[in-house]
Order: sequence, then C-alpha cells, then structure tokens
Amino acid sequence: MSNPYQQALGQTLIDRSIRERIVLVGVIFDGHDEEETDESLDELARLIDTAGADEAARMTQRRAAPDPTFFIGKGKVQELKELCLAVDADTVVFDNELSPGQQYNLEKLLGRTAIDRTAVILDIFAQNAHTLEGKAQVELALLRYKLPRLRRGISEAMSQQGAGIGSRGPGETKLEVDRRKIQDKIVKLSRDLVNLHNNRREQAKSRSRSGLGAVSIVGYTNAGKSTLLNHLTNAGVLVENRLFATLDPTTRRLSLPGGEPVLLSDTVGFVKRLPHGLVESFKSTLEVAVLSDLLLHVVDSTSVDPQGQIDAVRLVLKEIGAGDVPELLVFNKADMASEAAEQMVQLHQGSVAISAVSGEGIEKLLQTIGDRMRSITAVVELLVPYDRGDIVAAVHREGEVVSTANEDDGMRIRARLADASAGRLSEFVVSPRKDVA
Ligand SMILES: Nc1nc2c(ncn2[C@@H]2O[C@H](COP(=O)(O)OP(=O)(O)OP(=O)(O)O)[C@@H](O)[C@H]2O)c(=O)[nH]1
Ligand SMILES: [Mg+2]
Repeated sequence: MSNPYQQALGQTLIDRSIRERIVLVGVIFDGHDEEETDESLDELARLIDTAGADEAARMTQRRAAPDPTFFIGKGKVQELKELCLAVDADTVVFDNELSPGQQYNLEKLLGRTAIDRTAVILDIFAQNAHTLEGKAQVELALLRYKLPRLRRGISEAMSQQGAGIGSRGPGETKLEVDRRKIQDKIVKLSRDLVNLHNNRREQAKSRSRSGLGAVSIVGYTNAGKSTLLNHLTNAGVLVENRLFATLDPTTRRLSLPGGEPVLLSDTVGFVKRLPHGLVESFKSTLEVAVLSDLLLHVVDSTSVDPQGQIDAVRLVLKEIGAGDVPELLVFNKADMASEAAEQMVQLHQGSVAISAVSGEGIEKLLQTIGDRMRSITAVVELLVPYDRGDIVAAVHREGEVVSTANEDDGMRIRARLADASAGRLSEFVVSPRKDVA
C-alpha cells in the first residue's frame, strides 16, 4: 500500500523494495550517561525495524551541546562517512531532531541520506494509518515536516545516489511548484481535519448524552493497550508486537461488575520524543482521552525503563490537554515480569498489576475501575423546571447538592455529580464540567 506521502508527492520516505542498512547516531549530552543514550538507540533500532530497515552500526559522541552546523562535530561526521562505507549503509539516522540546515549539511558532507527519529516515526505512522482521519493526520504531519526541508540541488544529487529513506527530494525546477503544492495541500488537509474533528465532537456530545462513563486506554506503544481492550470487550482490534500498531481509536461498551456500563476506548501509543507536529495532528484522535472520565494508563512491566515510559506518556497527555484527567496505572505483562509489576504497584499507590494475555489481575482491575468511576464527581449546574420534581429528587439521590436558587424558569441547582449521572441529566445541565459543545 502506498503511504499518504507518496499519494501527495509521488515520493517515499522509506524505500521498502529493499531493506535499507542504516547507521544510528546518538549524542551523550552533559548530565546524561551512556546507558541512557544506549537505551534510546535500542528503541530507535526497534523503530527502524518497524519501519522496514536494519541497523548496520551505531555511533555515539559526547558533547556539551549540539554543533549548529552538523549536530555532531565535523571530524565525527568524517568518521561517520567512513563507517557508512565500511558497513555499506546508505542512510544515517540521528536519535535527536535535526534542523533542516543540519540535515542539509550532513547529507552534503556524507553524500548519503541523513534523517532523524522524527522522520522514522512519521514513516511508521504513514504505514499504519488506515482511516480517512488517520491518513489525513499523518499526511499533514509529513508535509509539515517536509516543507522546510525542500532544498535546491541536494535532492538531485541524492536521487542519483539511489534508494534510501527520504533520499528523493524534488528536482531543482520542480522546487517552487512542489512548495506551492505542499502549502495548498496543508491548507486543504487542515480544513478537512477541522470537519472530521467537528464530527468527532458531535459523537462525543451524543455519547455524553447517553450518560455512560468514558474510559480510555492510554500508554506507551506496545504496552498492550489493544490486547487489554480485546480481552475486556472482544473488540477484535489488531494486536502486533510492533510499534504503533494502533492509530485509530476503537470504542466498545464494557460492563463493570455491579456497576454502570462504561465506554472503553483504545488509543494511539506514545513514545519518547514523539514529534510535536504529529501530536498536534493527532489531537483530534486523542481527544477521546481528553474527554474521558478516567484513563487506564497501561505500562509494559517488562520494559527496561517503565518509569521513563510513564513520564513520556504523561508528558504527551499534558500536551494534548488530558493532564488533569484521573489516571489509573495498570502494570501489564505481569505473566512475564511478575516481580517487576509488583514492585511498580508498590511504588504507585492505587495501581494494579495485570496480564492482558493470561487474564490475571483483570477482576481486580475491573473492580478498581468501578470504584474509581463511582468516586469521580464534579460540580455541575442544573436548571430544573418547577414541574420536574422527579429530577430534583434524582439530583438529591445521586449527588450532593451544593446550593439551590429559585429562578423564574425553574430551580437552579449546583450539585456534585458523577459524570454518568450528569450525563443522564444532561438535558437540565447548564454548565457541565467539560466543554464538549
Ligand atoms: N506476555 C504478554 N504479552 C502481552 C501482554 N499484553 C500484550 N502483550 C503483547 O505485547 C505486544 C503488543 O500488544 P498490543 O496490544 O498490540 O500493544 P499496544 O499497546 O496496543 O501497541 P500499539 O498499538 O502499537 O501502541 C503483542 O505482541 C501482545 O501479544 C501480556 O499481558 N503479556
Ligand atoms: Mg494497539
């Protein structure tokens, strides 16, 4: 399947006709240790593998700050060139974001394609986007990434060299035309996404009217989010041992033991240093998390750095405006790492350990979700007509009334209500906790 970027420009970021050989480059900045950089490069290697290429070698350099021209030192670039020759690699990937200028300078000196982590992640997203909205979001992010990187000359030189991630830029004469094309396309895509976004908001509105609580599964990529959704609801969502298998949210109804049914949604996974443009483009898809009553934050207990993954996920949640949504940490894959999972549960009060595969801990998880949902309340304001004593009674029964005032067209009640109750009474709610309109 051709990716959206190909559809837009007749080009590709990663050539999948061959498995490219790639040299990874990492920088150990002051205050960071070698191990950290190594782990990050291991993750980059997994990203590259997911994108369809192989790691041929890796290189690191200690630096206080990035070199403005090449990111690494000029001498090191020379070394990198020799390494590429020795291992027969056509592409280098930097673990850090390169500026368009640095990328250009590197490609010129190396005579090969130089890209960064962002480009690799964008490429994987391009491969995995399936719905209209997902495709539009990825394409927008790709075009925004590519626009400042269109250059005269270099791309022609690169295209003569042959295949490679991002190697084939537009030719000199086409440059202005391409730039214009991309700009037009960005405008169009942004407009399309606003429409899709509005549709999604409408759905969220009707969902909130349905009175069901909303729970979203969030977490680092490959943590087991889709596996959990499938286990709980038989959703049949694609589960794969690869990064970013899920890009489009799936929502299913889930009945809690002795409690209300809730709507449970799977979401796109996060990764450290997720490109900002991508987060921006996926805001609409991720809104399901923002509008949730509770987030199930799934963590892979077998990971070498679960806390680092938790922090990375929380950072993105904050960025999309879901930083204040109540969170329940779920340490998954306990079947493979029971000790690590238990240790994490000890460290994080109120969290649970589960295995979405074997089912252990699931009962406890469901109970905890039920408890948390019942305790989640917010102050809402209702205006109830005087002939609806039943509603006034329901508010008193289901919530805690903060204040009442008699007005011309009814009784104004401020009450602390669970979201599910507020949803059921939404007809009378005048100021809901969340603006879903
Ligand atoms: N052993 C074990 N493996 C699991 C468990 N949960 C998920 N996995 C495996 O972990 C891999 C990733 O699972 P997914 O459910 O696709 O993960 P995800 O979080 O949805 O990943 P993305 O959508 O790519 O972000 C798959 O190979 C699953 O079979 C678990 O509890 N135990
Ligand atoms: Mg998934």
